[in-house]
Amino acid sequence: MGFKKLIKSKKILSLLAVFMLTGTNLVMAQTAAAATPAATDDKSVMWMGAGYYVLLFLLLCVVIAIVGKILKVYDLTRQMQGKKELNWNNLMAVICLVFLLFGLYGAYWSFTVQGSMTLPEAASANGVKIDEMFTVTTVITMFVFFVTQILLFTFLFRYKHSDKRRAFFLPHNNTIEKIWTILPAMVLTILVVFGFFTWQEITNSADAKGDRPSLNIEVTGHQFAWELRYPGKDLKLGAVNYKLVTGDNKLGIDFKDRNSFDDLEADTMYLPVNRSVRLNIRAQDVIHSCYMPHFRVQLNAVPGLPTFFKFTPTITTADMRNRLNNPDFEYLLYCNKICGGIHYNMKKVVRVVTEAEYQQWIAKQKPYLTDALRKEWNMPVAPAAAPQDTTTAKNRLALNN
Ligand SMILES: [Cu+2]
Repeated sequence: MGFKKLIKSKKILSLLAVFMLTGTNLVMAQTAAAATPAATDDKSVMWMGAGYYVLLFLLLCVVIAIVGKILKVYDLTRQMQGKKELNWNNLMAVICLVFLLFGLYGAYWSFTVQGSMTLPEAASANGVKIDEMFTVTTVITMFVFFVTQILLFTFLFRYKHSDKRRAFFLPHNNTIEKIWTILPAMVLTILVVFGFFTWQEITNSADAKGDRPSLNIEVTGHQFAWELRYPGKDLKLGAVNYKLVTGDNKLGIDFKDRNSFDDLEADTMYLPVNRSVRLNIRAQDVIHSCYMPHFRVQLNAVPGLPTFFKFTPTITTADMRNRLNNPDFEYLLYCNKICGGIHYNMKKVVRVVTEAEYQQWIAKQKPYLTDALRKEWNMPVAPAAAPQDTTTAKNRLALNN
């Protein structure tokens, strides 16, 4: 009777396995077929891919369950024949060891495969520091990870249950408690203090002075673009008030503030190399995120909450092109917050140049204060209002022609 039942259950299980295998084959075939016209329907390929892995996982669970059941049946038949029953403790101990080996290989695999997807070389002074912190943190946590995992699973294997010995009873040990509390606390304190000083440098409000003063740039995010504003020769950006936004005054610049008279707008972000830059970040509608991966700069752009990030670019675009052997390389400013349907469009080219190239470029930029704005603000259209910047006045005349 029992044997017949066994055959019956085996039949059902093998039928199930065949069904699952055919299912996966079908999905695989469909994935391959769908992959060829990839350009037409990317989403269906993506979901087919995800569905395939979910199915593969379920199949793995079923296979493990089947192997477990077969072992159980094998154990029962041995018992019925009066033989020694299976040692489940030994089996579990071996499985733990196998799991450890697979896990360690998985960790190694993700380091070699995903490790190559890390950020490219840091092109700013603060970026080098952030990378150092990242490396130190990774080395410490990986050391702890490997030591604890190896100890955990080898202990499970080495000290599996045995009828021949009794377990050692260890209810409490103050020395061990002290070690595993104080040691991590010390390591974490060192990491946090490291991070605190680096962050303080980035958000330090005192600007560099002297012959190379800090450069103030304003970047404003809106759905779906970044707007750039550079100061004129006074190196000061004029005040902003969102209530002043109009068709001509899209950033809402307050022209009661004289500092705004010589402000410039730009399409590309030019940065002079080795000069401290203070990036003033604003948003006009939803939360965006100002992200420049090469400079390790990332800060949210929040409406009503101006923030800033300070950094010093250290490698010019030309240098980076040489290093990467890629003549088309550009630094980029992205939006790193999914802020709406055309979020992917929020990208701006950033060019790091020498001080001389920067001065040449800035002299050619358009003033923000156009004649239309002068009319709006009842200001004289003649450039008399901004006598400190003759270059922009010349450009304005050239533009009017
Ligand atoms: Cu955005």
